[in-house]
Amino acid sequence: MEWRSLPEILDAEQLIELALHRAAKKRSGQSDSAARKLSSLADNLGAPLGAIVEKFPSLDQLHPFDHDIVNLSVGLDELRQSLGGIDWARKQLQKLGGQFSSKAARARGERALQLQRQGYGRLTSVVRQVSDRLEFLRNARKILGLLPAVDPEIPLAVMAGAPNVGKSSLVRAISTGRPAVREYPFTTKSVSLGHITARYQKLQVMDTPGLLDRPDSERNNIEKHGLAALEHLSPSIMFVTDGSGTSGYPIEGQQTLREELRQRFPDAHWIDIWSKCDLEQEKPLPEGAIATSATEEIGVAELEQAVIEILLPE
Ligand SMILES: Nc1nc2c(ncn2[C@@H]2O[C@H](COP(=O)(O)OP(=O)(O)OP(=O)(O)O)[C@@H](O)[C@H]2O)c(=O)[nH]1
Ligand SMILES: [Mg+2]
Repeated sequence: MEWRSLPEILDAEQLIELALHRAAKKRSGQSDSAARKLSSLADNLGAPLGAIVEKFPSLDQLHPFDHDIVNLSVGLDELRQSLGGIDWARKQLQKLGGQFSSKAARARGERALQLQRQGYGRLTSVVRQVSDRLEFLRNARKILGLLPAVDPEIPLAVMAGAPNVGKSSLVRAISTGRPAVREYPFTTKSVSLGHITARYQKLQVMDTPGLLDRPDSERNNIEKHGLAALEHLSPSIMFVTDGSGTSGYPIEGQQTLREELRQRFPDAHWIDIWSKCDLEQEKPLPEGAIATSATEEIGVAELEQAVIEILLPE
């Protein structure tokens, strides 16, 4: 089961309403109708809960990258606790459903109806007891559904650099990725993903939010842990330096950031990009770097070729 596309989860009241509706379809008036309704209600409440537990990712089997990402996005402890709560409710429903329906099967008339009412009360209250857990999982499902579908098994190149240097524009230029390009800094809130197809193989290109030149201790948690998660994928790195001065970040600071990333990813294949080459440059192009302009489509094909060569060596 792909954990980014989990089926919809009903909230406690919706689940109860649906199960009551189904149980009501069991014919009344027969000698065993209370027992049948009780067991139908327990089944119809328990089955969707069982499906939730089954379909959520098996947390211990996640790829280390996915593990970190799920933890960062929804919190693994709370996810575990919520799934545990739902599983408890499923077992509880099974047990109570069995008890009440077998008692009701032996009872007649008013006594059977009384047991049915009692059983309905107990069963629905089990589901209401885990309504917060269900709410958490409904929300987690939505969050997981919005995450970029990074496949840990497919080669990956990451576009990194300071804010506003033109990373997203380049990801758009070389891949199918359509990250937002905005006119102001700090725009790329989340990671987005594009693909390049070369020699019948799919390659991944990831856009990332701009990083600031600052010590790791001052990074916010998402940024810090996002970088740590990335390490599991051994990505190739395209480092973008804006030599035009229009990003608002001095070249020296961008170079410090570059050094920091080189140390963090010492084994990564590395491409240096000098962006916005259509504008006047504050420094000459360093040796080995690729000069690009996303707006004028300069160096874009060369960059794409360089990415293909490092991700898919012949
Ligand atoms: N002149 C010129 N401007 C560019 C070029 N590439 C990007 N820009 C402009 O630079 C600004 C930032 O571009 P983005 O691609 O959003 O930069 P980014 O690095 O993704 O920014 P963050 O995600 O905020 O870190 C936008 O106003 C772009 O229009 C280029 O090649 N030439
Ligand atoms: Mg961006």
